[in-house]
Amino acid sequence: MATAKLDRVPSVKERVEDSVRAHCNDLFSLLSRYVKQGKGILQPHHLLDELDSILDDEQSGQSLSACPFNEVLKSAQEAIVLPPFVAVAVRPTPGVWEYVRINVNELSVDELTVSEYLRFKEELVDGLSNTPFVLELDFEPFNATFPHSNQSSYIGNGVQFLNRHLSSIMFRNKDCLEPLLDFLRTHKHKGHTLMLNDRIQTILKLESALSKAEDYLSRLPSDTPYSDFEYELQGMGFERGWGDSATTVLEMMHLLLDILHAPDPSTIEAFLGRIPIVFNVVILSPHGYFGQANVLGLPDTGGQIVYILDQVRALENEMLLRIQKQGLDVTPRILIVTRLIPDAKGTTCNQRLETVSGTHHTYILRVPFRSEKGILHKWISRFDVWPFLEAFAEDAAGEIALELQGYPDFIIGNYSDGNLVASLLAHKMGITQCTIAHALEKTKYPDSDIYWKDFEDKYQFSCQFTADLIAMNHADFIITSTYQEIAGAKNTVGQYESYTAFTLPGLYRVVHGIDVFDPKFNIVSPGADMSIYFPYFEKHRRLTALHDSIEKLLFHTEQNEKHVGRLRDKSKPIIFSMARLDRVKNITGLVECYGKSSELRELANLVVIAGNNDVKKSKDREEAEEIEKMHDLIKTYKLDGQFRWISVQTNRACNGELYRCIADTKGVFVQPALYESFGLTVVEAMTCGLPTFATCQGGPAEIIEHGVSGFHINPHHPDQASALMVDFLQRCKEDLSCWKKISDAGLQRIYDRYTWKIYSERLMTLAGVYGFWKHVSKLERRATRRYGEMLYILKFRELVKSVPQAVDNPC
Ligand code: UDP
Ligand code: LCN
Repeated sequence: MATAKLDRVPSVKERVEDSVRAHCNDLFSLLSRYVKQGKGILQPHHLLDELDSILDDEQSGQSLSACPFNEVLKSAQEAIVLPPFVAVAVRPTPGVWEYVRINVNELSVDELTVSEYLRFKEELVDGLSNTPFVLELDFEPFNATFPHSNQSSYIGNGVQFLNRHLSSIMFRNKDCLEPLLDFLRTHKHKGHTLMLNDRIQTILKLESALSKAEDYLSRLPSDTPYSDFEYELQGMGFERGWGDSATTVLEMMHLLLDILHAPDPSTIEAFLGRIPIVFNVVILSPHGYFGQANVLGLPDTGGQIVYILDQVRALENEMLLRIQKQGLDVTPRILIVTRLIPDAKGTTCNQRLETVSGTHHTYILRVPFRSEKGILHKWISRFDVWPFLEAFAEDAAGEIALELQGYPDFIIGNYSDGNLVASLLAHKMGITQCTIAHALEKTKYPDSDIYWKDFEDKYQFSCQFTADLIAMNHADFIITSTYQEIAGAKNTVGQYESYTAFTLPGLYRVVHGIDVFDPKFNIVSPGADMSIYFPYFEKHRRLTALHDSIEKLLFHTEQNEKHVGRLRDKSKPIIFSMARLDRVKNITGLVECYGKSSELRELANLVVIAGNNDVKKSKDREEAEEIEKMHDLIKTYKLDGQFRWISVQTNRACNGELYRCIADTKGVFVQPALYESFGLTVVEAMTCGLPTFATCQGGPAEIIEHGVSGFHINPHHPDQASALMVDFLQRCKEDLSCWKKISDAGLQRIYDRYTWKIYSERLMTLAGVYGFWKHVSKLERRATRRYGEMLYILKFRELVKSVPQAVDNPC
């Protein structure tokens, strides 16, 4: 019988060499076009544009279209041209990279290691250098003994992989159950033993005690409260933490018995997720303004604040529920630790402690930034905070210990500054650490690594990227809102993936910064607060008292600092958008796209909420440019009568009702950003039942399934975007069921994936699994942490010295 031959996938080098052999002349002419562009970096579209123009040529086109080099170019992420060489970074699938260099004169091909590729790239900045002594950062060796998968289905699903790994080692080797026993025996809260006491010393003893307890409990009425049998269980070796009734305790014991006899991943996850581990949580978000009112729209203050405030409400509820089910009488505490800003500009950011509304045990704890010059009174940009963070971490540690009367069990960092401080605190306190990036700046600013010196004055990226590397490697687990945040998509590099290999010439070269296959990555997406954002058709919940003011906001003819532009025909559906007036949010792009389309203007009005309309009031250069551009667009396209520009709206309840009022007009929401990391407004609009068109650049592409639960638009192709909107609005005009279909499917998508309930259940389970994992794998992670500590002391602290330290202006 013939056996199937297993073909090895040829390497990129082999494919390029095959291409050279078969299509020597055509390849030479293509590569010469790249070389002709001179020394520099070519982006994928540059590479493909040249390829396309050759393919258009009849003769070479035919020959090259069948050439393997064609495919190589399609998965190339960049090429470095240093004549006569062209080096190409190829990414066949997310997280997998290969590098080749072609000498165009000789048509010879070399495969490069990541280190060689980066060294070659550095020549763009430093010229040819012979020094072998460049600091190379390599986190890979520390992870060599760590469980690891290279299956892309596990990217962002780390906990699933970890549970599989744990169950298979426990299954194969009963000795691997010892750490679990040890964990349960040593587990305490504020000095009180939980789970197991000294009566249970071995696995055998545990098994027999569980069987005895099972026998005893199954004879009790299922709702017998824990206190009725606490004494008996204690005698068998069990302490509090198993459940609040005979049924819940039995369930938990069955899970453990299953693990002891035949461990499987879902049982391990269920069991570890139910162990009472998390009672006190600290959430870090140092840069201000962090407040509950009047802060949205202030510089650097957007979705991250909304996210954290919604997160803590959901988390508190989940913690209360779990603690009750665990049969414990413990009051949880959550502290959001942020910067205290004495010059608070009418916000509460100068208060040390503030209760979070809608919670009973959650507070904002504010700690000022200080230096040897004293306390900093004014707000400073998130790009300038680095010199203050070490002292902030030190002071915050003291304040946290004071508030909690001890250390927290779990710490969550937010954004680069919060994640660095969380790492310092987790290191000091030995607690489980989770990081949330919200948005990593590196991918937002093309070539901000290789040309970092050009960005330094304004952005201090050398500090930020170093802090990111330290934090992502220190964290026990990382949560992201989408897959693309970790590993991008077929043709785009993920935000974390961009930290795998990069170089900051003159500082250091990163050959293995992070691995997107690391099981620490988990996708846990946020939702929208469903007490504020709920569907337009839930009539009894609608805030009708706000309808008059919303009507005025949309239609009052007065032109003032709150709104400019009028809507002549009130009967038309409204195309709505809301965002900060940053360039990347591309609100002006949407206005221009609308202005240019007579069909769209005929079908619908446009309303945007963004920034303010008085350029004199803006302190931000980027925002000022956008304000001027918006006024120009209104004039150029004579938008008055069809377009309304409303200034920033900070009342969320009112915004929720506004989304619903837009749905009443059978309108749509548009999120046109040039790049959006996640996009809370997309989820808010969909939760209100508003059909949504959102950018395909970033997170929204994952939230929406194109044509099913909304639509993707490409901000770089505004004509196609307006055609898509015209088509939809036209179809809805003829048949309203088209609108309802997308609205309903959008809502279903939200209920299935984007709710704070799903989020908080997942996060608490992850805290349990990774907390246990931390206990089991102390030694391995310690090595990474010691390396990170060195990077912090030898590099980060030195870099911080070059950041100008902000001072208050003299009065
Ligand atoms: N937002 C608001 N008023 C505004 C603009 C935005 O309340 O004038 C809110 C919006 O509802 C959302 C958040 O600010 O909750 C923006 O989050 P998103 O993730 O969309 O963007 P980010 O500002 O974080 O980049
Ligand atoms: C930061 C961003 O840029 C947004 O895309 C997110 O929605 C927000 O944070 C919340 O995570």
